[in-house]
Amino acid sequence: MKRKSLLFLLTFLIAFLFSGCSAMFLDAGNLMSPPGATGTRQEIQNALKTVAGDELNLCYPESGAYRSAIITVSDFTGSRKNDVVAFYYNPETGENVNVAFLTQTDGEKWKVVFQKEKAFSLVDRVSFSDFDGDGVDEILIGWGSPIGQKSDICIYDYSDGKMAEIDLELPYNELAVGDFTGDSSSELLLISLAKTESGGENGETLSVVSPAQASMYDLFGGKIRCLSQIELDPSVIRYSLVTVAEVCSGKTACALDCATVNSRTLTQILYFKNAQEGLSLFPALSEELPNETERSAAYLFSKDVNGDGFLEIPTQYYLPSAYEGYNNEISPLDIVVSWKRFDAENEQLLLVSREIIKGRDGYSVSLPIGWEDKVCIYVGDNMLTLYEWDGVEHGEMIYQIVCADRTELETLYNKYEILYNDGGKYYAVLFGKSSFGMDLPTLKEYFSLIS
Ligand SMILES: [Ca+2]
Ligand SMILES: [Ca+2]
Ligand SMILES: [Ca+2]
Repeated sequence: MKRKSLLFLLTFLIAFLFSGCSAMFLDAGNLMSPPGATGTRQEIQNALKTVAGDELNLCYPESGAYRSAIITVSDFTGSRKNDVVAFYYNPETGENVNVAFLTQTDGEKWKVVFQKEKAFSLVDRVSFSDFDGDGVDEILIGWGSPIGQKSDICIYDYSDGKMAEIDLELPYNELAVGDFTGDSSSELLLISLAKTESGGENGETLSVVSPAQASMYDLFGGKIRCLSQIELDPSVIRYSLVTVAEVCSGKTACALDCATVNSRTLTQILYFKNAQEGLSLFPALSEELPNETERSAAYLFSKDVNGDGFLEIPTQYYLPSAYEGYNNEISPLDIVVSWKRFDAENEQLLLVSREIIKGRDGYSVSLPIGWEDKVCIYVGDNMLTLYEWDGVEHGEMIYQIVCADRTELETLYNKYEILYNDGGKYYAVLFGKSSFGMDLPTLKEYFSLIS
């Protein structure tokens, strides 16, 4: 923490000194050429203007990790110096998006090595990855157009001083890039929702035009190659979050957090099983059992909860209710979650941790492993109470957490200890007579605000 602050201070000081310095020179009218960074940026812009026109009507990618219109962080030539990918609108019509690739050979000027106008009005996303395993990144661009919901993917591969455009001519809803096969080169996953069409006299019959599916591609001999395809859940209407992450040692998978027709949120894991079986989906669609990741809280998505580098998936857990007839799930926002990681070898989810999420009050509190059979819960509007549980009825109270303002804290809850103070909001706790041994320092560790 201290180091971070120091770094920040240093950065700030340097920025301050330099800005002061250049301002001084500028004032004196002595500045013949702009300083380094600005100079490079200017040179890139000047080179870009030779194809994009003087106005430079730039276009910014809508999603993904790179949102700049002039992306300067990739090395697609393999020269170990950064190259540039830029997006701009047609200078005449202002409509179609153009892409331009620029490089700079040692000490020489920036020049445009490839430029193309696409029949799309937006750039969905850009990513850089080595799809053919030659050690140099290719550029993947997802093109889109809100009219008619058109989309397409192109991969740009630079070799022998030439840029090749590989147009997949494939629409998609979601895409993911990662090394799913474990051979150190990347694959592309295209994920499409089921497309249906109404037919019949009243338009009531729905026929499937294209099924929900995922396809995996790589680049081989300068051509795109489909490695595997799999049918996906047709009841999914939206992929809320698509995460590429390591799920267990050496296995990178794609977690699809999705919303279904019946307003449930669930997670499906798309992974490459092996060369024979190709892509696999967990849980498999043929299974009779409901997807165990189905949950009421639509805001809960897969993430690495414990920081071990492996992804965890939220599954809903039901603690017994402290009072008969009381439903745990009184608000879809307050839920108990078991975070699980995917064991690809045995195709199962393994418990990592549990937490009670008080979504309405914006916090969560971890539940120690082993407590699940020994505790029961009562959740109120601004209150969460945990009791001991003997399998039939509740015993002593372990703790009660309330979320209150200052006045409530001083009047209603004056016997409570403060767990956390979030500006105007207080999270306070009252410990019961339980022998479970929960105390304030431990509970403080278990407690966290929902980001
Ligand atoms: Ca490559
Ligand atoms: Ca691979
Ligand atoms: Ca983890």
